[in-house]
Amino acid sequence: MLDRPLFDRRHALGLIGLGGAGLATGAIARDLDLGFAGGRRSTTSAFPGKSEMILLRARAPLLETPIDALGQVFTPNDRFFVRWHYADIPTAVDPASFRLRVGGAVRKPLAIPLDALLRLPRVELAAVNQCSGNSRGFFAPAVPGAQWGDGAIGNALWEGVRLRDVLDLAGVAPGAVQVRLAGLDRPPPGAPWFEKSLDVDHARDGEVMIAFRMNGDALPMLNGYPIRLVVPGWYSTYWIKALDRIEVLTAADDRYWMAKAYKIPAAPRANVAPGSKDFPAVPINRMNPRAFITGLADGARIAAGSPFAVSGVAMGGASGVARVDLSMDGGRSWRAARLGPDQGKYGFRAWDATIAGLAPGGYRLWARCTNVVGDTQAMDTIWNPGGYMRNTIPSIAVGAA
Ligand SMILES: Nc1nc2c(c(=O)[nH]1)N[C@H]1C(S)=C(S)[C@@H](COP(=O)(O)O)O[C@H]1N2
Ligand SMILES: [Mo]
Repeated sequence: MLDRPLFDRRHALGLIGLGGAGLATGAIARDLDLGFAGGRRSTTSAFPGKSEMILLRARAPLLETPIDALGQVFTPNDRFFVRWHYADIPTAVDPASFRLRVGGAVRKPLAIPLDALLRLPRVELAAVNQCSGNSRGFFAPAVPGAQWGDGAIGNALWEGVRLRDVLDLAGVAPGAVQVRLAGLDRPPPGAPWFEKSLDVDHARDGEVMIAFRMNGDALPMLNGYPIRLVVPGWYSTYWIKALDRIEVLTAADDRYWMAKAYKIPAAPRANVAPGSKDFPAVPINRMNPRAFITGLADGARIAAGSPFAVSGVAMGGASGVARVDLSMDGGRSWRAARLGPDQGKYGFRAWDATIAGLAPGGYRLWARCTNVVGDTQAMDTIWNPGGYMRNTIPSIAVGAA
């Protein structure tokens, strides 16, 4: 049965106004400074299905989550960041006529209606969706691309069906190497479709999911209604939104978005000397660990001599969070923060700590995440020309008076 509340007219009509001019003129709620040169931004609530978001670009939309909205373990759908490459994005989808096509090297090409998709076994998983270029604005020297602060990230509880089960319905042919995925957004004339590919074994690992629900609701139009790919532990460039076609390939995908774009240096931490262009490169893949300080603002003033609370969220990347440690002496010494409940290795984990009262003065507080395989964060910054994979240990200034 088609799940009525999930695919109703409300969602399908939500974006009708998006093509018009004057999009960015909605109620501006705040002016924010993201903390890097050129990082002054305004927030907007003018986008369908979204409340206050930081506006980077109206068309194709780039909307960032304000850091103070990242403190909840599950990022609310109406605060979840938005990133599209091309301006021609789906503004309405008719759930009755929508089909997910599966073709290429398969026994039986399919065009699956949503109600048939929903009859497959359901799976549920918490996972962080993070843009490869999250925090790119902090790169020095600066690199081209969306100048995100730290908010091109969110965690959601995703519900859907396994990509494996969909592939098995069609029957992956012998000799298959990769699975290419694409959605309803269209490139301008002459530009390549936004398509990404996963190795067949990855696509069939039982974790990669076609999600139709996000935090218990239908996906917002801007986050890929009616269905999107979820690739747990991997950067969200692979998380194809408004997914409408899957093609099984017998050779590695050599089209633009796999062969040319989203490549990282094949060097530790994807780090090369600033300005480097010629280095061995590989497609971006698994995420690294990160902690975010969300419960105390940069530059916060606290009462001298009184204990104070600090909190945030952390992610392990491709494996779970093992620990979050705090330092107030530039990384010479660390003490463990308390961890909140473990809601799955790919999701956010809450952390918090109470810091003993400070003598009057200026301080800095660092927060570092280490994951269960021992990957951690470093104080020094990395650089690569794509502005990818930044996970420098974050810090905030704290003043005691
Ligand atoms: N169809 C489609 N899917 C897409 C993209 C896109 O441009 N088109 N961008 C990808 C990138 S680079 C990111 S960061 C995520 C953003 O997901 P979100 O907008 O739901 O936060 O979508 C991914 N999936
Ligand atoms: Mo991205």
